[in-house]
Amino acid sequence: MKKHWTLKETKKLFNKPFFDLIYQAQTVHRKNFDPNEIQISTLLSIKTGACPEDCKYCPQSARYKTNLKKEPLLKEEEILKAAQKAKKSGANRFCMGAAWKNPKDKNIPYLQKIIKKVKKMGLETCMTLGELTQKQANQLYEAGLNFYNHNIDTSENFYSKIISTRTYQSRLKTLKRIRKSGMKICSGGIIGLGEKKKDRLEFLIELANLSQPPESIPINLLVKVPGTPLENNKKVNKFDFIKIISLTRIMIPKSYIRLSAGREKMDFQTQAMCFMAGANSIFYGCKLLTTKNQSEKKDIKLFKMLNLKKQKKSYHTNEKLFLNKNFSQKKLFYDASK
Ligand code: SAM
Ligand code: DTB
Ligand code: SF4
Repeated sequence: MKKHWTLKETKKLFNKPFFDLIYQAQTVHRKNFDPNEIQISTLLSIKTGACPEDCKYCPQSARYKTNLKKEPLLKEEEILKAAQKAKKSGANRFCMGAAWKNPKDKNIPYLQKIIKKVKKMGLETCMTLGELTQKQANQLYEAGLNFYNHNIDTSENFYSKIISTRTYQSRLKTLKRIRKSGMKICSGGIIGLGEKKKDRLEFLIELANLSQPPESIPINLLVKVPGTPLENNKKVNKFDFIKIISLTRIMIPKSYIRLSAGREKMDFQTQAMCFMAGANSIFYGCKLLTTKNQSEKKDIKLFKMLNLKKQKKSYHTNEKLFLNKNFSQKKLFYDASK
């Protein structure tokens, strides 16, 4: 039977001595993954800004003045060009995000066409478009969409302090629809919203106790964007952040954990500790959706120092990933066999 996590035992885990916790997380990680391998995804914002939702962290909400350049839904050529570039630079998954509350039914055939074309390039596909109806989820799955990203962001209690235009329960309902459609779930959250330790733990408990936890879990560190209500939020303690990664690995042993937004402001040592604690996926490329990511140059340097290799096999399909023949592993990652 699947383990059910309680707040009491999660607290106990969090309060363990730092090195005991990291050691436990590494042990779990090594049982389930190659600890020297990392999955890389590249992001593209396919529709930017003017979002009707009021998520306090987000530069794309129409309610905040954030100096953002709005863009309507991108043309097919622009999306495919970005996907090609992502593939060339070594990504094996291409994630497309839209600043929507939900897609309209009339958008679906276009999105299906994009999914099919990006897949033909040999890339796994992921989209994040907001709430979905069951029919829309089924249609995206039929077109071949591998992952759908839909974050629960934080605990249910804290959620309404951050977003008022939708509910936590509506997020969970969309997750159920994604699961039912057959797509893989990518769902995680943000640390640094002003939440308490209990909220962080309850957020992880929510994900871990799902009947089938998400296959991919993005843990974002808040990017404080000027103009958003959270721009002056307090810094997150680095060790607490690493402990959250450790807990995620222990509580959800078999899923990919993505060290997502916030790497740009994170030193190399903190990132390395996160990888040690079980994070094994990143966004690669100089931009996230609208904000800066750690540069490719710095990533290459970090991975070379850590001797980290890019994931070659898709864990989900157990198939060898199609790698661009012109792409040199050595160029991006240090070749461990040399
Ligand atoms: N509009 C869709 C939605 O909200 O589901 C998809 C795009 S939305 C930008 C994707 C995710 O990005 C959010 O769920 C949130 O977790 C994350 N995000 C947005 N702004 C962020 C920020 N400033 N710092 C960290 N993560 C952020
Ligand atoms: C996720 O959890 N993080 C990514 C992805 N899913 C879509 C987005 C991060 C966005 C950071 C702010 C921005 O660049 O707009
Ligand atoms: Fe809109 Fe998504 Fe940003 Fe919320 S997180 S404002 S739904 S783009």
